[in-house]
Amino acid sequence: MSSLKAQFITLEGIEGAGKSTQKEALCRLLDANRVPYIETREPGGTPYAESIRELLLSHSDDAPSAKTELLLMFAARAQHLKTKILPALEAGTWVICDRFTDATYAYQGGGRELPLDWIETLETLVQGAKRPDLTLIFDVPVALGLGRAGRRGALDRIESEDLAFFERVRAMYQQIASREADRVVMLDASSDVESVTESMISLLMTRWNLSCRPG
Ligand code: Z5A
Repeated sequence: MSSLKAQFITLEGIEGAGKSTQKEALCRLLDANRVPYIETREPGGTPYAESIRELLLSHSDDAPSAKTELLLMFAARAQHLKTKILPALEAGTWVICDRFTDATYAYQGGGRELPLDWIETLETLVQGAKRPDLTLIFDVPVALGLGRAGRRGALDRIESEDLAFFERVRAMYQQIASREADRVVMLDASSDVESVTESMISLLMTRWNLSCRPG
């Protein structure tokens, strides 16, 4: 196994990009290489933060304003980071997290068009200097992603936004990838599941110097 310190890995993308599908393949790679890890997600990941997720995603006559939504994302994150992510990393356990602060830049900054300096301020408040070691952004055209996600049935509050919203989300993810090339890798996720998995696994085996392919 690689002698790397425990890695904090986040997966990002618009709806239907295939994050959850590829997260399973990533976990199979870590299993094959006997890397200890936990899987988690945002918003959520702990009982308290999952209650905030419920507030954020459910439809309501009293829907949160964009500012409320932003603050709730960071409230959930503060709890998740303190009680789950940081303790795991300190114990030498890798953390695989479905979405993190890049999603806030993409959805609240891009989608909702909130000022990015508000997000930067909250990021520093909640995370200090902590950032993911690696972020994989799965990039797909909006129509393709929404088509995949839509096949699952009822849409939650944020999934119900219009096409222009998701175009802004995707554009913000692309900006993040070009600005932070050391931390962020953008993968073309528009081909079939097996091809996306193959590019991700090859990239990660090289990056982490792993020797075993998942079976
Ligand atoms: N949110 C936010 O606004 N701000 C924040 O700071 C954070 C989050 C942290 C919850 O996210 C919402 O919270 C999300 C952003 C917001 N809102 N929206 N909208 P989530 O991650 O829990 O939910 P999600 O983004 O809606 O996940 P998703 O739609 O499940 O996307 P996915 O994980 O990328 O896709 P998937 O489940 O792997 O695949 C979807 C379907 O496509 C499934 O049937 C697969 O079998 C199929 N699939 C996957 N890959 C392929 C390929 N390559 N080809 C064909 N079919 C595929």
